[in-house]
Amino acid sequence: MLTVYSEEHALHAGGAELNAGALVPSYEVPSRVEVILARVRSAGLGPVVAPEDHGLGPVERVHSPRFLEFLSTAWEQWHACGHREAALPQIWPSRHLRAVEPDNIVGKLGYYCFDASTPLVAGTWRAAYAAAQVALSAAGRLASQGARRERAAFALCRPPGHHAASDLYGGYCFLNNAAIAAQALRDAGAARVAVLDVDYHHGNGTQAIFYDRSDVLFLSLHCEPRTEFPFFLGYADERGAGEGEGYNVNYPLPRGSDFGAWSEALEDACRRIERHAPDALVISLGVDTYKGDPVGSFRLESADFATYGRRLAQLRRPTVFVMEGGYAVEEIGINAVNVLQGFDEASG
Ligand code: Q9C
Ligand code: ZN
Repeated sequence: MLTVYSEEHALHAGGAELNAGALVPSYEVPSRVEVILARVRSAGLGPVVAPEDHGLGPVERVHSPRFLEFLSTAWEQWHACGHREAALPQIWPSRHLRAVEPDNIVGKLGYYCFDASTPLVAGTWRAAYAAAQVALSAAGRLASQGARRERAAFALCRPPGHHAASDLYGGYCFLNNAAIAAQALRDAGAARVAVLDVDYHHGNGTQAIFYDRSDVLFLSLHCEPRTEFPFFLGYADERGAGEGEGYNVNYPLPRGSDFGAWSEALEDACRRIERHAPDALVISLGVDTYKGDPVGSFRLESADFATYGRRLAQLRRPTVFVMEGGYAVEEIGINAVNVLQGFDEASG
């Protein structure tokens, strides 16, 4: 399988997040993708290529102009106030307040960011932009004609994307790489696309982006939001709206779920995808479902990742894997690449 990778991800680093009342170093660190890249190479998964620059056009198909204007200038605004630490919000337009966009950068951070675990630093915009280009380039290889056309491709990107909505960031995510890839596939001629999110957390951003649409089916397997981040979206009764009714499918699973429960939900999701008959499939690939993950609670073993990779291949669709979460850094390479190797094996 082809891997697309950009070293610009490393520009997003050095931030802290609010955890149990204290600021702690970010879990979402540059070494995550370096470990995966090393495993891609040692396992002989396939070639590794740099992304092409598709510009902001395909990013603007998913994110609002004001949001992109904010993200690309937020560090300058923060820095101009004399701040040197990573930017984090500390107040939000919660119930009984007004969702206006203030002028002050502290107010703007609360307006555009939904949590206190997503530090924004000097290099964040460039890294997030590069991540979106990695996803677009991987998707482009599925859509392209002739010898460059791939059956599947791996977008090895960070920062991740699935918690980011059209004008909202958070959950370590700034631009929704998977949604940008899915929309690009639609724009390249795919009539129907499915996005399957296997990260431990609900893909609230992707759900919000496609909620009222029937052309992009969204399915997410994740820990029950009653008990887990992002808490305020990802329930089973969220089934899509208007045209999109029936095209949003959530599989909330109890804390501590093992591969037995998880793969039953996956089986149902695969059947639902088959009914949609998508021209392309986007997998939001988070491996924070691993038993040793410091952020998650699920119990998947490393071998389980290869097992479900094989199941995904049986869907027989052009597939782009977009890297999302996974914080057990030592095992993240084995777990992520196991999915891709399982997929390649069963693709025959
Ligand atoms: N401080 C992704 O997996 N809360 N994002 C962490 C520990 C934020 C996860 C709690 C979790 C975000 C892409
Ligand atoms: Zn996650």
